[in-house]
Amino acid sequence: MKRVVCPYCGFGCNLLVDPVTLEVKPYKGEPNLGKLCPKGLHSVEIVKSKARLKRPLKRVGSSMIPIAWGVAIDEIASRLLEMRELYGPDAVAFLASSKVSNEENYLIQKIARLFGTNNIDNCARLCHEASVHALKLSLGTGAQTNPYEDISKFKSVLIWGYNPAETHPVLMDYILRAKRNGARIIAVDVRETRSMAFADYKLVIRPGTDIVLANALAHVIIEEELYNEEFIRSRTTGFSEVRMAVKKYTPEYAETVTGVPTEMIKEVAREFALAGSGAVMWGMGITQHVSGVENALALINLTLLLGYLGERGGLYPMRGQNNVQGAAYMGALSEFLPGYVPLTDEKFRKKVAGLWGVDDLPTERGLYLTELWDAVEKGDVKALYIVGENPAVSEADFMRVRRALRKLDILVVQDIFPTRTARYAHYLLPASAFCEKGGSYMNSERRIQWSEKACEPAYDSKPDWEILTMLGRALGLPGFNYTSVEEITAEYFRLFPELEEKSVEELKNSNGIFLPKKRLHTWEFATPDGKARFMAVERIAPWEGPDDEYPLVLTTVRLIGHYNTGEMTLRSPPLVKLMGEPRALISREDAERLGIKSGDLVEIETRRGKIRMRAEVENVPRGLVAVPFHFKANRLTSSALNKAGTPELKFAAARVRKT
Ligand SMILES: Nc1nc2c(c(=O)[nH]1)N[C@H]1C(S)=C(S)[C@@H](COP(=O)(O)OP(=O)(O)OC[C@H]3O[C@@H](n4cnc5c(=O)[nH]c(N)nc54)[C@H](O)[C@@H]3O)O[C@H]1N2
Ligand SMILES: Nc1nc2c(c(=O)[nH]1)N[C@H]1C(S)=C(S)[C@@H](COP(=O)(O)OP(=O)(O)OC[C@H]3O[C@@H](n4cnc5c(=O)[nH]c(N)nc54)[C@H](O)[C@@H]3O)O[C@H]1N2
Ligand code: SF4
Ligand SMILES: [Mo]
Repeated sequence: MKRVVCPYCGFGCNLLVDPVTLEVKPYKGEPNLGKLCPKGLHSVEIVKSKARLKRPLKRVGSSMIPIAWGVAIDEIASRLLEMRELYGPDAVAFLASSKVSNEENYLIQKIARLFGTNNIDNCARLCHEASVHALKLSLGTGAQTNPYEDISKFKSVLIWGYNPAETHPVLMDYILRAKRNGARIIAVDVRETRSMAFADYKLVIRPGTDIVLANALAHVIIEEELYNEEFIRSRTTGFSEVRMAVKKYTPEYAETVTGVPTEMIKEVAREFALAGSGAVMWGMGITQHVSGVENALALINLTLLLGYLGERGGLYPMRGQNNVQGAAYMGALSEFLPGYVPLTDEKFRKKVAGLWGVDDLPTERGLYLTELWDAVEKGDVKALYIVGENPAVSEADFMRVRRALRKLDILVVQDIFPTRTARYAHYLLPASAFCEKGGSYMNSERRIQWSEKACEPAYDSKPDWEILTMLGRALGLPGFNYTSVEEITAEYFRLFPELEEKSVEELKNSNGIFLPKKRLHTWEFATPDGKARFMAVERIAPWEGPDDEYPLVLTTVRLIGHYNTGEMTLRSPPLVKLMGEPRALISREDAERLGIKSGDLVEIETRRGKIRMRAEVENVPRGLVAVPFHFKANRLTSSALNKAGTPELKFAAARVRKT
């Protein structure tokens, strides 16, 4: 059996894949401890699918015709060089993929930067980038602080805007173990989720009011002197500003804004503070708002008040895609070099440049993925090279993205499937799927895991690293002579002091390596003075509130058997069968008012557009309509961005009618 990292979520389960039959079994060791969710179990359906991209294709008029690999790469390289010649390097942009290995992400950002641009980004921008910015501001590093194993030891678990029962199902075992060990489970969401089934406290709040609730919890903790004075004094700065700021967030006021009863706010604050240790876990309900960065800061403040870090707690911004954490560490973001190092850090930048055989690298921040489309409309960006992303479906208000994609002089899409985005491509390159290639991936707890090759690439596909090596060479960039994926692993190891002494063999023979280490901030924070910074935050209103015309609030959510834009799961017959037809959830009160019954076809409309879907009358609060994101939800969503460049995918004014 070959040990392979699951191609879906960032929890990072290992699958044991039989190279002959492709049968999948769960790995017994960490992190999944013998468990898999349905997506992992059926993951090889991707490999078997007849819909796979089979050979390189080139657009000629309105049709796509086969083209040889060598010719395709040479043509793409010469078109990109021509664009650089005519308009400068920033007229070209690259999108990396949270679905491909560390090595592959490392190569994409290396190509972009050697080509001369920091226009390199990935879907982390639509996801946890707000958490990264908040964590960097307050703690100095942007990632999850503790390993999963700690969750089971803590005496409280706060699950906020996050629904792991659907999105990281295997992690639920760790949370349930904590509960069996006596931990209090507190869950906050805008509706009663499946993750709330085992929660001691279920806090259903009005969408977009998270800061008010978090500040009210801080208010009670401070008023009742339940905070950790010693920790605050010795390890933090900025407490007095937060103390001042949360004064007006009384539980009574918070009740009027969030809908959570005053007494419940007080009780939860006390339970959480007196537990003595705690995990604070959050997801897209926090980040995908115009207040995303501030939402995350409000949760970090709560943690700092109680000193829930190191051995006593941890911050868990649970990462979404199987290698989104790795993509960030490899530098596939427009504002960071590898290891989240700022572009302005001259010493590190020169070190990277030296390793790559050049004097220096571009220092201006590149475009965020979410800024690209306007730049294309304005004519600033002419060419886009996309590896394993599907923005024509995943981006907010996708009609404007599709318009921009159509306008590009050159669009290259490198994927395993003919995606919705691929319809606009001038060149379509078939990549090999997860278990058809070897490489390393990093899960949410920052564990780098080796994924073995279990079978040969399907059809005429090639592993992404091979395609990128060919491209780098055709572009005339130095050092693109890799003949094995391990050579790339060894190269990126040299960028991190913690890995410098390690060999690729050690990684392969291990159960993963934590980068930079298992637990962060046990004694010191990564800020210049070594202290964590409290950051006072105030309530921020959503960009587009409901009104008479669009009286409901639309939010978008995930389902266990569907994945992101559906390109992978919708091609997996067992998952499609398991899930049935998707439904939009609306409350009993609204359904009654609108004359809607479960199973009725309804039209959901916002100022961007409308979609049709069957309705499910559920136990969701009045005024909310929750639509699964995996289909056409982004026909509706708002593209208003927060400070980290993430759109408000969780809040838009909407109306619903029976069709
Ligand atoms: N099955 C499955 N698993 C996945 C994925 C998938 O598509 N399918 N995708 C992966 C990826 S990329 C990611 S990023 C993760 C995401 O994992 P999650 O963050 O768990 O996913 P979501 O369902 O998008 O959002 C979480 C919750 O936010 C709530 N919410 C909406 N608005 C608000 C609000 O204003 N306040 C609060 N407190 N909550 C709100 C929603 O009701 C929802 O239950 O999942 C990963 N795992
Ligand atoms: N309304 C709404 N919109 C959202 C969200 C939401 O909650 N609500 N969530 C946002 C979030 S958190 C995220 S992460 C984004 C996700 O946005 P995307 O990353 O655009 O979506 P995916 O469907 O995960 O696309 C991954 C692509 O990678 C391809 N792929 C898989 N394996 C490989 C491989 O080995 N090589 C190559 N080359 N390609 C491969 C797949 O076929 C697929 O086309 O969506 C965002 N959009
Ligand atoms: S929990 Fe995530 S990593 Fe584990 S099998 Fe399911 S999708 Fe794969
Ligand atoms: Mo994500």
